[in-house]
Amino acid sequence: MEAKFISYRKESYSEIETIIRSIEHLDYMNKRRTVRDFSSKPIPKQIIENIIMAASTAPSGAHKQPWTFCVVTNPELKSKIKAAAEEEEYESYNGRMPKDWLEDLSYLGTDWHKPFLENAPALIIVFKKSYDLINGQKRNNYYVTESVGLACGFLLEAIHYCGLVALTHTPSPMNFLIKLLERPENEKPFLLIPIGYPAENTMVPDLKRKVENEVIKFFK
Ligand code: IYR
Repeated sequence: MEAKFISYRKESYSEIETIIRSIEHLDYMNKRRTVRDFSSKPIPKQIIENIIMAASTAPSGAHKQPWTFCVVTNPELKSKIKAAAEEEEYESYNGRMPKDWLEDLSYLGTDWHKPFLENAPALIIVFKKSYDLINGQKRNNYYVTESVGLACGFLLEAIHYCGLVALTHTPSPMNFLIKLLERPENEKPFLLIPIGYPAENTMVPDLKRKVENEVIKFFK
């Protein structure tokens, strides 16, 4: 395909305005927390569509956008997902996860029970497309994990921006989702993200984020 270029203009700001924006944005991002207790208040479909389309603006290898976002609001299907996820998680917490891992998680207070899979008004299950299937023909995708990871990051920011909360849940293994959601052979489950409004009096762990010199190395 021949490249076609169009002109692109990006709004920019004075240095002081840029500094202020960076501080405000950091402060805003620092307010995002993973939430495990959801109110059952539904989310209008339009909002879910818009946050997913914001996620789908993420950069991807060769602009293949190798992702599918499945949205589940149906209570029966949510219950099936919960039952299957809890079956796997029970095994994980009772033998599959090594002692160190369980110790690292203990301050989060997680266990094999996953009530949020029924309580959250919507579950977004993100699938990565290892390759595309176009009229039965396989077409390569590139940097699929990086691309889908970026899209999930964009999704979490969009959720936060709208005043909603989410949880990045990784039941393991996740293959039951392929069956329950009848996904084609080229799609693999990547993350399960319940979204909604926080329940009243939601508590979150008192965690601290790393400071500048722990995550940044400047080179002269
Ligand atoms: N998938 C399990 C365990 C779990 C693992 C990590 I790493 C976490 O940060 C949190 C939980 C679960 O969802 O409970």
